[in-house]
Amino acid sequence: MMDTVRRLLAGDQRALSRAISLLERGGPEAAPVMKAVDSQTGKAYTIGITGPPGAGKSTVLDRLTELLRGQGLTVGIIAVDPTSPFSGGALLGDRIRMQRHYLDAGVFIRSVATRGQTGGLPRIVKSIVRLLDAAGKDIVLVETVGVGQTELGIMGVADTVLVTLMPESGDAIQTLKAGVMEIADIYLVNKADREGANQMAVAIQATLQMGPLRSGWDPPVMLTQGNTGEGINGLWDKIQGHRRFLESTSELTSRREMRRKQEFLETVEEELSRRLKELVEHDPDLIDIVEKVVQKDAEPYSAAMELLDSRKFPQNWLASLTGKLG
Ligand SMILES: Nc1nc2c(ncn2[C@@H]2O[C@H](COP(=O)(O)OP(=O)(O)OP(=O)(O)O)[C@@H](O)[C@H]2O)c(=O)[nH]1
Ligand SMILES: [Mg+2]
Repeated sequence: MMDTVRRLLAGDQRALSRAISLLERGGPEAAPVMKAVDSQTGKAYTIGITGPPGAGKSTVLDRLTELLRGQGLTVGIIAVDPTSPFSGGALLGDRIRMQRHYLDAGVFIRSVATRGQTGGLPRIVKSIVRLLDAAGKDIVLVETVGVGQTELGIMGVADTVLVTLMPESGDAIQTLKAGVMEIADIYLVNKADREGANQMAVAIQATLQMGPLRSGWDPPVMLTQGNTGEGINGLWDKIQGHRRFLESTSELTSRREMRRKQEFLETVEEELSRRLKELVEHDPDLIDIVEKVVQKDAEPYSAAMELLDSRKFPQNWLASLTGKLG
């Protein structure tokens, strides 16, 4: 275990993969690793990119990675794949079009499945970002496809959030009004070679002006072309500008503090729910209550409240949930 930690801190990609797999398995096993690397985190800068399917997020990240590598910076990439709760498997294994970076030891790429979780970015992404940070990656890039809550969740991992749209995302302005606006630090209108790109950029700008004033940072709207790399240098300049802004205020610190708090609370929630599911499957008394609910001998809402509120919530269940027994 400590060998994994030592090699991870030295930047070894295999050790990094192993640590991520431990995290994915859940439970207490990953804890000593996370604890041992924590003091070595805080140096990486995290950039999130979100937006509708096919907008060019991966293509843009690929170009950005090329630019960063050219400057000698190391890069970690996390692609969050929505998976069908029914098939369970990765629906879109091909989301990341970055094959040319796979052979580069300065780039680490990992995809994470959402496993049909409703809303939110999987908590594990926050933990993986910290591992990449500890492993010495200078820049961590996180790609999420913009579907509802996942989009908002990106705020919970990224220092700078890029929202990518393309001329074809006709209803994009609607989407902006529906709440994406608060999350974007920089807008990209990608596929600038397509008709309507300029109009879209103007429309976004106009929508932003009607929205609430943001203190100190006006999200710029950038035109990019992922397939040719046009606009990527300008994008990197803006990202650095945003970073300087965050660093000049207390905002970078407060975003990161909030993220640690969230990671802690989400882990507690996730782990409790995992243990509860285990209990429901194995504890005869709980199986009995569930059966009563199913058979309409008990009503689901009140049965849940009664279970939790009454002294009948047995000590041994509490002990199982907190890991003191079984
Ligand atoms: N014409 C044009 N095509 C582009 C541009 N950028 C990306 N593409 C193409 O658009 C398609 C989708 O690009 P991706 O980078 O996979 O898009 P994505 O947003 O990552 O897609 P998902 O991960 O599936 O949501 C690919 O065929 C790209 O080659 C661009 O600037 N102009
Ligand atoms: Mg993609």
